[in-house]
Amino acid sequence: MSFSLVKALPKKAEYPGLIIREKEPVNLEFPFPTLYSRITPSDSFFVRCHFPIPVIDAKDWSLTLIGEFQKPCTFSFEELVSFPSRTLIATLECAGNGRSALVPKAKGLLWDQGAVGTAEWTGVPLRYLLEKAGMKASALEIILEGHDKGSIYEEPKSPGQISFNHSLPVKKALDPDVLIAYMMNGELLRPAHGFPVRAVVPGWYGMASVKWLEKITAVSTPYTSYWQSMEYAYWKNISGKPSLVPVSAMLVKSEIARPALHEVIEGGTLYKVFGAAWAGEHKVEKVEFSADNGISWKPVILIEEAVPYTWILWEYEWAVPDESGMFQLMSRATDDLGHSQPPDHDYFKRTYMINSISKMEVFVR
Ligand SMILES: Nc1nc2c(c(=O)[nH]1)N[C@H]1C(S)=C(S)[C@@H](COP(=O)(O)O)O[C@H]1N2
Ligand SMILES: [Mo]
Repeated sequence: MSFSLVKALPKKAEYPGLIIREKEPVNLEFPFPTLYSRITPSDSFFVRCHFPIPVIDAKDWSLTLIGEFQKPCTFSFEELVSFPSRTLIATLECAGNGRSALVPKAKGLLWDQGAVGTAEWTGVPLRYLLEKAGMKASALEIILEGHDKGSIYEEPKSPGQISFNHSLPVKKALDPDVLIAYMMNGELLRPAHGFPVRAVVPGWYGMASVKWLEKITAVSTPYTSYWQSMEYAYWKNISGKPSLVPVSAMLVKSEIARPALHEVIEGGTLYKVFGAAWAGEHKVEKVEFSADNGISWKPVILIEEAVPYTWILWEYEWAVPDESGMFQLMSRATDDLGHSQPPDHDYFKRTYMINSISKMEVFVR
C-alpha cells in the first residue's frame, strides 16, 4: 500500500487561530502579524476571561435593573431583542495588552500585541434600558455585572467569591453608543465573548465591556470594587497627589503587524510595513514611521477613514537599506486632540494602558 504523506496534510488554515496565554480560565491572543482586515473575524478575536466561561441558555437568561430606578425591572432575552437596536463597529483592547514588553517583567497575563480586536456589535443602547427603568437623578454610577464568579487566589486576593463587574459613570452610561449587545459580526455572540448578552463600551478598555451580563445596578455612591481598585486601576495625579482611579478610556496607540518580530528582510528592496492604529473615543489624526530609532519620522498612509472607536489600518513603503544588520522599526500615532504615544511606559499606569511607541526589531540581510 502506498500513500502520499503530502496529500494527507491539512490545507493551510484560513485563520491561524489564537495564541494560548492561559488554558483555564481561557485567555487567547490574536496573532497580530496575521492582521489583514478592519473587522477581526470572530474566530480570531482575542478572549479574556477571569473565571470559567459560564454555560447559559438564552431561555433561562434575564437582565435585572435595580438600585436607583423608579421602576426596577427584569427583561428576558426575547424582550431585549425586541427593543430598538443599533449596530456599530468598535475596537476592544484589553487594558493589559502589550504587557509582555514591560521591564521589569510584569505579573499578570503577558499579552504581546494581540489582546485587541475590532468587531461589529449589535444591541440595545444601555441608555434605552436606563430610561425605561426610570433612572433617578441620584444615580452616580451604573454597575454592570456578569454571571461568572470565582475567587482570586494570588495577590491581590479577592474577598472570597466575587462576580466580574465594572461600573460606568452615568455620563458614559447614557452615551447612546454604549450597547447591551447580543450580536457580534452578524451572528449571536459566541460563548467566549459573552453569550447571550454583553456590554460593549466603545472607546473604553475591554474590562468595561462586561460579558454574560445579568445585572445592572444604579448606585448613588462611588463604586470601588476589586475590579476597579485592586485590578484595572492606576495612579493619577489629582491636585499633585497620586490617587488610585479606575482604568477607563483607551489611549492613542499604533502597532506594526508586518514585518513581524525578528522577520528577515532583503536589503535594497521595498517592504510594505502594515499595521493598525486606534484612539479610543477619539479619531486617529496621523501615524508616523521611523526606521532610525526615532530620529526621523515619516507619515504613513491611512488606508481607511479615521472614525472614533475603531482602529484604522495603515501602510508605509519602507525603502530597506542595502546593508545587513538589525533595525528597530517604530510607529507612533497621534489622536485628534494632539496626544501622541509616549516614548516610554508611564509607571503611574501600573501594568495597564500600555501605549508607548511601538518597536519592532527586524533583520536586514
Ligand atoms: N463577565 C466578564 N466580562 C468580561 C471579562 C470577564 O472576565 N468576565 N473580561 C473583561 C476584559 S478584561 C476584557 S479585555 C474583555 C474581553 O472581551 P473578549 O473576551 O470578548 O475579547 O471582556 C471583559 N468582560
Ligand atoms: Mo482586559
